[in-house]
Amino acid sequence: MTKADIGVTGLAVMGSNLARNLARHGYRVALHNRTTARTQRLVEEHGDEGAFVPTVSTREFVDALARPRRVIVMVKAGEPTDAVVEELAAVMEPGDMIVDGGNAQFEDTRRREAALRERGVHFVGMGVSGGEEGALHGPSIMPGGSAEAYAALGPLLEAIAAEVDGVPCCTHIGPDGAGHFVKMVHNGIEYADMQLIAESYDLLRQAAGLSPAELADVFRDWNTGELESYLIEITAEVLGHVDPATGRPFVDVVVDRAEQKGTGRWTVQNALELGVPVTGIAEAVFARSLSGHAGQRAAARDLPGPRIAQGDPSLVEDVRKALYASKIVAYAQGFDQIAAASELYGWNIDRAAVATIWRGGCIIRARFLNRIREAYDTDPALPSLLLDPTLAKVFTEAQRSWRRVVATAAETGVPTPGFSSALAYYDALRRERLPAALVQGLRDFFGAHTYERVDRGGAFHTDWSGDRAEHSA
Ligand code: NBP
Repeated sequence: MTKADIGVTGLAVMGSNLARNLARHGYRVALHNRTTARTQRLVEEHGDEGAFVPTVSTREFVDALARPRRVIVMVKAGEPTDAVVEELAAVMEPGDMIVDGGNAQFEDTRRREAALRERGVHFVGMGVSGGEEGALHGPSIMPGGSAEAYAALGPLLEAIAAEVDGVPCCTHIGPDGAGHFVKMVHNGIEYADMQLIAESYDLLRQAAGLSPAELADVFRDWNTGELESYLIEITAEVLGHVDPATGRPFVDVVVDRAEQKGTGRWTVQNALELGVPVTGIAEAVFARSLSGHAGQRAAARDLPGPRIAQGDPSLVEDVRKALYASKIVAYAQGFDQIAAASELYGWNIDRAAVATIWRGGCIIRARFLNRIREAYDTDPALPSLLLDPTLAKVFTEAQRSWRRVVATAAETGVPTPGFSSALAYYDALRRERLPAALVQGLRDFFGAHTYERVDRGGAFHTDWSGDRAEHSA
């Protein structure tokens, strides 16, 4: 019997859709799932879409594959991934490839890759974005692992990925955990982007008095310009939707408590380790946490502050500009985090290539990623996206609006942690001197932590409790 080109194990929604996508592109796909019923269902419902080889045991699955074997694992991240990878590795041979397409922690991917490398088996941690629709019709794919493994996997993955201007949304990100790391930051940026969109909606509804239906039109209009993106597009859809049961705007019947699965939190935890200020992502994660503190929120309802006053519809254009500027800050911070990790782990990640493969298939796909790609193409060592001359023009154009939006939010009592922190980051970055000098003085005062001087080298300590003379430390 003809051997399969590739196998997929883990046939829940993501795995089955990836398997179908591969089969629709002419690949022969071996199928496996812990519970055989899923495998059978896939073949019964979609067997006519291409060449599938259903199997029951791991041994049968592995035997059905052409050498070197290529297997995509799409199971629940964490222990299930370890269990499945170990089961596969036990029957695989040197040169075979195990691809984890789940949402693994990149440190787990590094550990698994190192362990399997010792046994001669390639382990590829592969970020997949685009949800179930993307998996079926073309996701954005972020594979890590060795260049050798990518040479064997790349053609298949690029064939099933989304395409923008004829360029596949898939590239080899870098060794070991680089792919899952970039997927993690992608999700972090997705948090920040959604938070900024939510703040735009809130401000325009509360402080400019627009209804959800009117706001759906605003977002639809924004989606025809530089903000054009999947998230802006679906914001218009969600805001325009009316709840069939009550006739009220859908957004008003949804409990205002945002969930999270953890990738945003991971992004922030890692940024803290790396010392990269991803304030936009952090504010988005904390805003979701705060939304979930129902008891505290209910108890705090009578705290003093302005009652939201409806006002000025001219705010719409200001919010659009502030959203664009804040969004650039959030993306710039995410790309800084990628650069820092790339440096630390020796991944050599090409940020222009990352921007290129995020242009389609994934949740943060946006026209504006073309600008980011151009920025890093022009200067691969760009210290911050904010410094790209084309993107910097956005800040010139947004100045007055951005500040007006943050000031209006503060005056009217509409919380905008995303907008406010983006502007604070921008202002901090451009300051010649920061109050960190005072912080250093305080640290030296209470803890003799020493400080550096602006006029000569070395470390110094002032004898604060004695004669206040300065000594070289
Ligand atoms: P789930 O994350 O719900 O996982 C279900 C699959 O894992 C089933 O095939 C199940 O087998 C298998 N599984 C479990 Br649970 N424990 C197992 C074990 N100990 N041994 C073997 N198999 C086990 O599926 P999903 O939503 O399709 O997501 C798959 C992966 O893709 C996840 O890591 C997810 O984070 C990631 N991802 C999801 C999305 C999305 O939009 N859903 C997007 C991108 C990435 P069973 O049928 O026998 O129970």
